[in-house]
Amino acid sequence: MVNIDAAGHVTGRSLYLDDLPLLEGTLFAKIYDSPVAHGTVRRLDWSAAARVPGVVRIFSCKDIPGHNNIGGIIPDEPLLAEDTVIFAGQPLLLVVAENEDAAEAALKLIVTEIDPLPVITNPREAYAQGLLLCGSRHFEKGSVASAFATCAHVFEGRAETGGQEHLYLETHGAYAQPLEGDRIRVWSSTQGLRHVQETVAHLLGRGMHSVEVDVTRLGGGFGGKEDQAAMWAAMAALAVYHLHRPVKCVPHRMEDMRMSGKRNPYHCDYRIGLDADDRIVAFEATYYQNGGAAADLSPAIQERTLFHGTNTYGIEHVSLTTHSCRTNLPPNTAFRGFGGPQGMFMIEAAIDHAARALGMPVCDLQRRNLMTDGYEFSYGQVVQRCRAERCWEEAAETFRLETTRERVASFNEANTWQKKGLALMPICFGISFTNTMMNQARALIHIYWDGSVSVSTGAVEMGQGVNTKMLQAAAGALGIARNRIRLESTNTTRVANTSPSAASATADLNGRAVEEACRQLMARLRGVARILLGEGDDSEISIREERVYANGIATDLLWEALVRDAFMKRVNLSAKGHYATPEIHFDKTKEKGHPFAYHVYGTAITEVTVDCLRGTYVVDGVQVVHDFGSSINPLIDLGQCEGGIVQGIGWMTMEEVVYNEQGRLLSNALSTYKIPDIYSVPRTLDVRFLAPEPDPLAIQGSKAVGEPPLMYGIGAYFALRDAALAFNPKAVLPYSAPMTPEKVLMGLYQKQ
Ligand code: LUZ
Ligand code: MOS
Repeated sequence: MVNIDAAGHVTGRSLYLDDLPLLEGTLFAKIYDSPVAHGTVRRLDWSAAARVPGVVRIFSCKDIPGHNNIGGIIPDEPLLAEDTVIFAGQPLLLVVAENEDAAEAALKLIVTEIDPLPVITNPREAYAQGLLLCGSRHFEKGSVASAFATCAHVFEGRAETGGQEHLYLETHGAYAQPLEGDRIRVWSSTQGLRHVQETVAHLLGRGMHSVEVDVTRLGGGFGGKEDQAAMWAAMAALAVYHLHRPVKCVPHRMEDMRMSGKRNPYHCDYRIGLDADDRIVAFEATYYQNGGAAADLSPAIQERTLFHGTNTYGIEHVSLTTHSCRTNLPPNTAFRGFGGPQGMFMIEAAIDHAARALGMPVCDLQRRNLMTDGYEFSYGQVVQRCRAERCWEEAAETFRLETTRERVASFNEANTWQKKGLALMPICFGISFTNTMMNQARALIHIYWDGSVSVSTGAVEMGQGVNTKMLQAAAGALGIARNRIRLESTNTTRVANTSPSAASATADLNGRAVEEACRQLMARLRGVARILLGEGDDSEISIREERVYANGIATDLLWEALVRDAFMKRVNLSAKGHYATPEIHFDKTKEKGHPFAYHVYGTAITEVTVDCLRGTYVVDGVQVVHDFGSSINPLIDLGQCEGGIVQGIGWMTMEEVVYNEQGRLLSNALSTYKIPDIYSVPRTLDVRFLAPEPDPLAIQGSKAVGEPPLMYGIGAYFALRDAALAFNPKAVLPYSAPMTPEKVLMGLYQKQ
């Protein structure tokens, strides 16, 4: 089935927040943010700014009637700074004007004097000073201390990954409207309606029932709008509270990049131990997460780093520790993979290190250590229906890995200034929010008495095609044509207490809630059909293709007539479905449990060519066997997979978030921050579906697909390293991502 948004997107008719027609009297809000990363605010003078024609009012933290906080997990982040600023880009004032030009002119006239305090941007330095955002976490299995003592080989080192700018095509934004009484409606570009609703309500000192949040769709989120959308909504709502007029708060790209957090950079110390048969016996890692200046989602992100610290490998002795470090950067946040990719990069670095030190092909060491059914993760979950070896073997066979290895070797023998590199990247990603409570969803379905159907869920459409999947789920469960069904906007008055659309789990959770609502409706409609047909048993009555079947035989009763008769008989044609993932649990006091409904597997083979004079490179190809389960929509899932791979390659190769020592973002625009474009995507991208094996806890057996493919991009880093070492085996290439052309070039020619 084609994505239901496809026609709207290509004709420009799809509505985003900024396309909403302006309400009469709308005002525009602009944020004045801190120019320095850490300091005490001595003077903040907006008297000249307030006199700019068109400026209506300028708000400071003193104008907040309720709780000055936008933090989710920990309430540690003010909406508007009070006497200290903790990162450059932190909001200090909100300027509200009749138009954007007036607001922007006013920003330039605001005067601040801030006494500087020491700025920390490096997580190791923060850790050394005891600056943590929350408690550290520790996962342990077996006994690494005694295991290392028996290992034939032990290697230790350091690795680090950089940040990543979300660069959703649509920036953040919110548009708030005063309603009757003390109610406010907010249109928000958010993945997480509940957090927006709660933040706005508590900021204004009201209950959540005073705030309605509505989301039509997003132009991308990637995690950046999971929690951080609340800030923009709270700004708009604060102005509405005081001015009783509609207020729109949408940043320009550079403001968005400067004020919002990104993927958490990580530093890591690792130790890996092997026995004489090249089995990884022990793995130990300490992760220093760069959390930025406030907790945001970092406490949950560090948890997922631990869950994925051993990637797809079966290791008996494991000890993993995370520290969430407080630095003076904008609070870092969720980004596709949510700490998982960072953890997976670290163990891949350790394996690369060990294999090269032992003079063996890296992929042989990886293959030798893939986990199998019955393996117990460090967090206690036992692996079931493992597809790690199958994906690897199928990739090796389908794409003729041996031939590729030989071809790459002979290319490298024949060429001096160009070298090829090859890397395999197996993945294993846990599906479910790691916070068990969040694994629930609801859906509201109305059958109108003309037979048309309206579906509301907690799912946010952000380009990932979730609405198409919801429609497929409803059409399948009701047995009616898809064009009878309409997906509504996501709205807190129809579906309450939503978990964010995140963790790759949105279709699983909301789809199951849709199915549950449909089940209730079908039971009622079958009861009506039984009476109309005079048949014995409800359960023998079904609807397929809009026709009612009794005992498998088509009757002349059609959907529309059945619905109308049901209504005449005063049967309830609306239903609310609720779903909570069964079987999952996790005990944080023991750091053990069964947190994931299932895991997603796959293997990627990445080939690159490096120009060893210039340091430039191309990704020749990425070939993947991916475990989609039994895909409900192969076109959408393939798109997710391809997009994820390219985004992962960007993170690992060219995307470099740079702050200077004063904590100012230097990569603050598209001229200084490069993401993959059409010229830098892999020349070939070949994704094959592992033979369908439905998973019982996935929506119709179709496995979650949003995040896992991003981690194939890690293969590009190691392939580039492989190529560079083929040119100069002594090249100095620390395990430090991204592998930019600069780093390749400097590494190739550095003297040991
Ligand atoms: N968000 C979240 C996530 O709040 N919890 C998670 O476990 C998660 N995992 C992936 C992406 N976003
Ligand atoms: Mo996410 S990183 O699934 O918002």
